[in-house]
Amino acid sequence: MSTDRQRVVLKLGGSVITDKDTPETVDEAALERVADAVAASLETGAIDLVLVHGGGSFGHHHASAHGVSTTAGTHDAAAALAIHEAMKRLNAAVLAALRERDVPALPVHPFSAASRDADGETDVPSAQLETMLGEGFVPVLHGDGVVQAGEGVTVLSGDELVTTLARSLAADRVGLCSTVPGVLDTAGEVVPRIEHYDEVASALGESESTDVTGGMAAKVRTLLELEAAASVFGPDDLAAFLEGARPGTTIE
Ligand code: IP8
Repeated sequence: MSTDRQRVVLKLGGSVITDKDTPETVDEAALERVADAVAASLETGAIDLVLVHGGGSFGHHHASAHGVSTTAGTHDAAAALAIHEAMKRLNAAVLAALRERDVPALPVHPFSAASRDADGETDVPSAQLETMLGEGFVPVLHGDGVVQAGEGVTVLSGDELVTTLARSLAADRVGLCSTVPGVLDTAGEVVPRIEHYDEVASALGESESTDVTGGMAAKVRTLLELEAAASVFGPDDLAAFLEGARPGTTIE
């Protein structure tokens, strides 16, 4: 495989591909548009793609119902399984849309492989992902439960997966496809570039829907920690991002 292929880690926000306010509802039209853009981008053969999707109305409602967050865990296996199974249902829907377009997508369920220590450091093994990429597949991961020392099972957000994988897989580019066209300032305009969290702290509020992992503020913080440049953009800009453009907000 040519070495000039770009390695891209892309998160599809849960709010983009689900109706976030109706439990376990896929936004079929949105998912189809996303899958179309992904399929088209792979035809050029210019990128190695790792996909991560968020929880939307699948994971978050279950996590919230059981009082589970990224820091507060459960030792109730049934509760942990309810979160995980919901995320697997959403993952299956994403896989199906991609497979319909002949994207060589394969599921990777973080709950089965990842772990978190008592300090909150998360280990997501990357050897399987490297091998998948080397064999031409598109791994599709998702926010999930994760077993954590001292807490039982907590939530592993898609955003944390993105930052972890961007490092371990040495991604060239990171994308967060969100429901908004970028990080917005207080006037509702897209902030083209963020280098320090303080620049946007006052403009960032909490997500209105049930979201146990926080809204845009948490995303900006985690993306700022990366070496790779990250882009936050809306679904309309997904194709442009995958073609190499930097739509929305660039965070680096
Ligand atoms: O939507 C959280 O992933 P996110 C997934 O990326 C669960 O924050 C299980 C709530």
